[in-house]
Amino acid sequence: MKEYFPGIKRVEYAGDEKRTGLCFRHYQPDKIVAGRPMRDHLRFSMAYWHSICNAGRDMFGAETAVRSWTDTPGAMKLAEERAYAAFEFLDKMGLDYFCFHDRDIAPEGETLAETNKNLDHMVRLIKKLMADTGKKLLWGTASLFYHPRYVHGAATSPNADVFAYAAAQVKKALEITLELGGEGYVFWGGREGYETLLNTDMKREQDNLARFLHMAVDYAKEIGFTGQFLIEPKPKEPTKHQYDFDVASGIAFLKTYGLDQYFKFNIEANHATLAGHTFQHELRVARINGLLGSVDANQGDMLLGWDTDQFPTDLYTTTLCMYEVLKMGGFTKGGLNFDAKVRRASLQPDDLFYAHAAGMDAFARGLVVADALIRDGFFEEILEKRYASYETGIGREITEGRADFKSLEAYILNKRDIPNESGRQEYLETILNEYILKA
Ligand code: XUL
Ligand code: CO
Repeated sequence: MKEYFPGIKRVEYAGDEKRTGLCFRHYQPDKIVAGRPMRDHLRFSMAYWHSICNAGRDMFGAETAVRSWTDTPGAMKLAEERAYAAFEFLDKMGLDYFCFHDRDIAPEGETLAETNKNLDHMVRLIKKLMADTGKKLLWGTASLFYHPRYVHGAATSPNADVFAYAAAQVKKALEITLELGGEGYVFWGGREGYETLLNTDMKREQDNLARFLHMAVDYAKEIGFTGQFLIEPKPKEPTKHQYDFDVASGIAFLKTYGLDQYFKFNIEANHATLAGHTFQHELRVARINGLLGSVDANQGDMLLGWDTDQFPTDLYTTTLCMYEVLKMGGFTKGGLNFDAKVRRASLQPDDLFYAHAAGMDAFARGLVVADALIRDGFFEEILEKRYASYETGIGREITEGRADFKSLEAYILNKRDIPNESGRQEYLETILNEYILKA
């Protein structure tokens, strides 16, 4: 059998002594943490588009990545080679899941009918590779942003034929996600936004987007797709303003249009940065509203204003992410999808492995630290003390809805001193550092 990553062995946990080269330093798939094996908490997934399709092209330069399959002649043959390479990679990397866009796995034909035939062929092959390897599909999605037809958007396009095309494309993408046992289906509104309000009917565009999502919900019911629908917020890029700006505006949209019971959020770290939030902020807003579904695990660069999609290595963010995930009781249908790409200069095939190992270790460590924080009740104790005034006396009356402006005025009017306690941020950061270093 042809090897697509020759010379690279399956990545294993190295234990304490030998921690050089390509190995896991923290990720031990079967180790029990908080009552479950690490692999079941983390549910790591490969992003087909970055790891298999992308070969380092950027706005200024050609592909740089050395990959054994890139020169395959013929679009369908290339798609097949990519699929074999993908499953060899998943196996050697110890990743249990993958995610894809319809156009990542099969090329477009002249018509949608021809494109769908290409897809069917590739779905048959991928289904077989999944059965052979036990790898699973975390979520599927449709590329509604690459082709020139989507220049003005898909569901928010001013052109009704484009809306129809996008609907037919998502219909098919739902069918193949179901066929491959996908646990979720993602809507990232790549071009569902605007460049200028001078030519944009915002109300009509948002109404249309909601109509589109209702159609998806109805069709999923019809075909028996029970995977989780996910919105992936991003504030901008490629559009100037994207309607799913962040989790909070996503919740407002879903509630306005009666969609909130059908959708959760797929939260991407770098998208949070672009929205001017921390990753944990976005996770928290979703979690406290019962809408945290899945995660696109990556990181941005604080000095760059675009989506750099770097592999996540920052232990603060992985720890605080896993804290939010554990606090919601762990992933059910979601997971950690590495929507991340190696830097253009990291051009060797093994860089792809080192990159995933870096992300997997960072999240494994984050999981262990988050579990320790929760077992010790670190944050819980802080919050309990900080909000204790709402558990007795006047605070209890406020909490239980027994207070009003008049009763509160009567209570406070003649009080002289209202002492406050320190927030102790720097001390808390010190202790958090201790956990990250020692847990
Ligand atoms: C783009 C992005 C997408 C979605 C899937 O920024 O994150 O790759 O994750 O369409
Ligand atoms: Co993403």
